[in-house]
Amino acid sequence: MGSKKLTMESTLGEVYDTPIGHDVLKKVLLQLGAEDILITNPLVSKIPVSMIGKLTGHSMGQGFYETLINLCNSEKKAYKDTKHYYTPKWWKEAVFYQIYPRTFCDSNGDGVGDIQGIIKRLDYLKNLGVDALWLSPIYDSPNDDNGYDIRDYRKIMTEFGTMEDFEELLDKVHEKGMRLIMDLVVNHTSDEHEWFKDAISDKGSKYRDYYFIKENSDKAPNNWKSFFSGPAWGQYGEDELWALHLFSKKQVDLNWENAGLRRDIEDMIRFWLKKGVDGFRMDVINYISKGSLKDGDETIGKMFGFTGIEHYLYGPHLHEYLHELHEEAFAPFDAFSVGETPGVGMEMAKLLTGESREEIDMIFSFDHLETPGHERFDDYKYDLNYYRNYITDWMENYGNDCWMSLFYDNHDNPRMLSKVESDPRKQQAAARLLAVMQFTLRGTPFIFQGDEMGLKNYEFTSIEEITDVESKNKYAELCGSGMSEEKAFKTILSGTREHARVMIPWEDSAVSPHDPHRKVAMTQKADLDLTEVYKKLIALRKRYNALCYGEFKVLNKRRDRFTYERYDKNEKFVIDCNLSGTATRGAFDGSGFKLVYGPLYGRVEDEVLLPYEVRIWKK
Ligand code: TEU
Ligand code: CA
Repeated sequence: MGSKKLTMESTLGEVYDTPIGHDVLKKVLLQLGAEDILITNPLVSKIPVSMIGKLTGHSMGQGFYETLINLCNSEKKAYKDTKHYYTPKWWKEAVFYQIYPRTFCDSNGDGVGDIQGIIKRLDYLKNLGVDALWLSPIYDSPNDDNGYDIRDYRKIMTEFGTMEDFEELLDKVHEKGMRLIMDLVVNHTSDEHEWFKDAISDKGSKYRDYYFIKENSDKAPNNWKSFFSGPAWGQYGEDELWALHLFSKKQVDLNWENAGLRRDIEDMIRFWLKKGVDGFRMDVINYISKGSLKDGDETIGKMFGFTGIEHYLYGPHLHEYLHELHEEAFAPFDAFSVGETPGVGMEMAKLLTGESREEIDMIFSFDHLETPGHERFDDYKYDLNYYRNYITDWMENYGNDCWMSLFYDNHDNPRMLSKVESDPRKQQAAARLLAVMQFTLRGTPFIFQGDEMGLKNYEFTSIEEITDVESKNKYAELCGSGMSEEKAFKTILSGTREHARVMIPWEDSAVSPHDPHRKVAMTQKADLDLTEVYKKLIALRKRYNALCYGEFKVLNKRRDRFTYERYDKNEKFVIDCNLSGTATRGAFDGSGFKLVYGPLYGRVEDEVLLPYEVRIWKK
């Protein structure tokens, strides 16, 4: 690929050859539910950019093409692999476990999970085979977005405990040979943070420039939309000044162009690293560099749901800021970082995580969470064939300098298990299939609390049961736009983050009368056999290097089948999966192999794979 400047007359192929063009075009096709074969087709790749609209049957405004071309021109060089092997790192070998502290374990019966509750479960986690914990935010917060709205970065949320509790947790985690990473939420703070309070009340405050505060106009400075419904601008303080908030009104965006802010953030990160924290998960970290505050393109807004996103999804100083953070805060402590990067595709991911870039270690990509053409609030059945194609693409093309994260669930999504299979009789098998893939593919597995118990979505019966700010705002917006309450609630039920935020049903703890999801907690039951399967799979993965760093090769890619090899010079594994809820013929013939993980009900010699059946063979 040349360094030629792209123009409207450039071909789709030329655009696709740039890292951003590659990711954006892929994303557009995903959104439209199409295959990327469209672009790689030699005939299509010669078509000029200005024809995308025609090709996809969607009308794209002039702004769309201009934005695309500008973005592509901002980063023309794709990341090149420099190695033929993976550099060994603890975080590549580790199994992570995400804790959402509010609903993990309540030690004092007030209905809210807490730090002592986590301490209480450390043996359980160690026993499961977990090596590292990621805690969703535990900092002081008014909890408009359950801790993702931080009021004080150096204080522990009172409901969760004290700094002493936290230090005790950290010590105990380390004593057990495990590690702990925290959540770093630095795209925004709470509007109750001292910086913001000072900024909004005092014109001369040095903190005014820490945010995007606009004083003069009587209407919002631009047309950007918030991820949590409505405009991304709100009015604050006595003078009703405008400030940017990409998330809730109580989460005001920080202005990373301000060097003072960046120094303060580095300092705060070092504060925790000095305590011995092993790293951070970085909340929406790809949004920190806001380009211009110009209006967002309406077509892009419609396509991705959020007007303005092209100005900050991959902002002009993103790499610079991340490199700076790496140098000033992470590197001196050899700390680990995983960025939450919604909307980032593989080529951008390489530029963020490539070893020689010295920015961040890993990212969470989200393109596998919905099958093409669907979004989180649709009620549909997830097609695992798509997951197979997605993961194969990353395994084959992400390169030796980069390492990926493997996950299906987190606190922002309904349970994948429910999306994959809604029939309770088949869910047990489906949960095992998901686990097998998670622990035998190449990458770092992140278990979300309750995955190992086979937790599913819950049929909430009224909007009153839903506490999440995103859901509440969306419900109001849907009803406001004329949708019936019933239909609006159904929509919320499909996509609400609340599904992932109900108290974990520990066998030995009573349900607190204060738990807002008391009803749910009483009906959820942990699948303890599945927990045993997790233990077995994690132990297997840890025992064999081939399952971690080994090569990956697909053997069977027929519809509903995923058979792949993981191997190195010592061992070879074949993982044979039935991705569907129906039995299928043509199981891998394991002659010469030994079965190390077997069928749930069937017999090994069967050439029939039962619904979602998986077999792991070892040579
Ligand atoms: O999430 C960012 C994000 O873009 C989404 O996952 C978001 O929850 C939703 O899909 C927007 O439509 C992170 C956190 O994980 C989430 O819990 C926070 O609410 C959000 O940032 C703001 O801090
Ligand atoms: Ca508690």
